[in-house]
Amino acid sequence: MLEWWQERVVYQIYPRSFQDTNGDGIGDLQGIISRLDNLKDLGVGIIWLSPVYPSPNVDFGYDISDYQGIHPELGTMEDMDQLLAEAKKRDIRIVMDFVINHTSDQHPWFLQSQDRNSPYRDYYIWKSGRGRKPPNNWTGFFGGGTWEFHEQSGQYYLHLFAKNQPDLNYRNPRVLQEVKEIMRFWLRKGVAGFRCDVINILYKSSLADGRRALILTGSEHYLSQEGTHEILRTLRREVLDHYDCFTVGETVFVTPQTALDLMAPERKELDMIFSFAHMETDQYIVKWFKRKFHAGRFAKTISHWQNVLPWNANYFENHDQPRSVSRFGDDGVYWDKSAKLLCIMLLSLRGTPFIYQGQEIGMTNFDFTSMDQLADVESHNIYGIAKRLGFPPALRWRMIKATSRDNARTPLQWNSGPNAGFTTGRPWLGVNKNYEKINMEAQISDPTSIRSMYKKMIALRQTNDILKAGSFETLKISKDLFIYRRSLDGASLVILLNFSLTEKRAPWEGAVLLLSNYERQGYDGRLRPYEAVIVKEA
Ligand code: TEU
Ligand code: CA
Repeated sequence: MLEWWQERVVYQIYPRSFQDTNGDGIGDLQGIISRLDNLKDLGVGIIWLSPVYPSPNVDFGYDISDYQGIHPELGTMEDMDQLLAEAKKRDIRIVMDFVINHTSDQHPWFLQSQDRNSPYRDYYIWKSGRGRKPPNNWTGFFGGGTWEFHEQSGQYYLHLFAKNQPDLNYRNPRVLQEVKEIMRFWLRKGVAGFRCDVINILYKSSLADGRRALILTGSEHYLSQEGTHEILRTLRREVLDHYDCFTVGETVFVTPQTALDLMAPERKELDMIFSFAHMETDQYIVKWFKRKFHAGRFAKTISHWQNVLPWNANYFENHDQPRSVSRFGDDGVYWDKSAKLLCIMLLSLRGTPFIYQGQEIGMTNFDFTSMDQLADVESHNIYGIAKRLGFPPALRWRMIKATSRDNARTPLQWNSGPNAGFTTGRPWLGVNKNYEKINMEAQISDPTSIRSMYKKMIALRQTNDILKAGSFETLKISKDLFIYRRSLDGASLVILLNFSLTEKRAPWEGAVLLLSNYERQGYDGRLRPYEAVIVKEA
């Protein structure tokens, strides 16, 4: 028997770029409310809201200055209550983004902690330096160091992300107390769970130097430590188990074993986790050193995770990743077919499917031409480090352009009108120039559109227990082909994917065509360029 969060499809909204309704160029909660019927029509069962709390926006909401408020530029708490109510009317559940590894440096806790005698001092990780040097050699997620010196109190504080995102200190039991209250506040409002931001790095077992590494020196002291498991079990036992809700952890650098340690049902910690392995098959060590996409490597990694976890949170893009059709498909001649192939794949894997806003209409990476078009702190940090390291301008620009998180954060393209119908004002981030061709309105009523394929696949998944609950079995992986079987109670479906620009032979005995992203009668054993086919096995 599946849980309701295993039955439903999740749609991630990055509110800032979803729909503006007051002309300030920034998406807002009323904009989301105005589009709920569109999401209902698509078949969405759960919305994951990227942070909507007050934030100085150094990391656009992932630096929170008030966990029980709504950012004024996004709306009011009344708007949030209205969103919850309107979503409930449509049987859509809302999941909040839960960023508790760090706060904003403008959070009152941090402001007070700057006084060495404040009771909030040890809400954070303050430490004296070693002479004029930071307390240890750790390096951060956005490149660079992880300690910021605070003149007034003469100590450093730890920040694994931007210096405006000081890490909370989970050795202090009061911090966990505060987190429980924040969770209860939102659960009492009727939220249906949490997407837990970098949740497997909360507890730092030691502040000793780390083994020198190309990235994240020091991570052995905080990745998936026992202290973090204890925190997750406590939150589950004392808070979450008292509500009808679920959690999905964003868990960086997990292996199958450390993932199971976080989400195996008997662990009673998280319900699901996002792994990153498949999103690292087109890079060399770090995402800024791009590696040519290879469908076989991608398929092999996905197959591996489908088999090692009892349940998966499947995704191909989000607010941190480039657009999947540009990355794993083809945003040229086979834009339409490859976007539909990725749709059929995502919705036929075993696990809960996560769709990111704009993915359902095949939105592509933005054609950035210079750094001043980018707003992402990560992109600017990395660009600055590459410059200091002497990388020539063309190389450092190439590193950023294809991988910047802003590729996924350009305004949603609703129609072919000004600013793609996202705002009547000046959009906070550039609108992709292809909005006249790629937009919601052009696809809503076109039965052959990418959005119609998402709607069809979501509906198929809802009515097909094999796709929802069936087992996963890899049948064939090659440079361009990925074929797998889903089975349940003796019935089975085979999904055949051709990730190439050329036709491929893939004969299948006794196959009865269920669906393809091409017009076809029956299955003839040949897959056209970027063709995806689902067949029933007799
Ligand atoms: O992301 C965690 C994280 O590690 C990302 O920076 C990711 O590794 C990288 O950007 C993708 O290549 C979470 C949030 O999703 C991200 O938006 C925040 O910036 C980050 O945590 C800090 O809260
Ligand atoms: Ca607005």
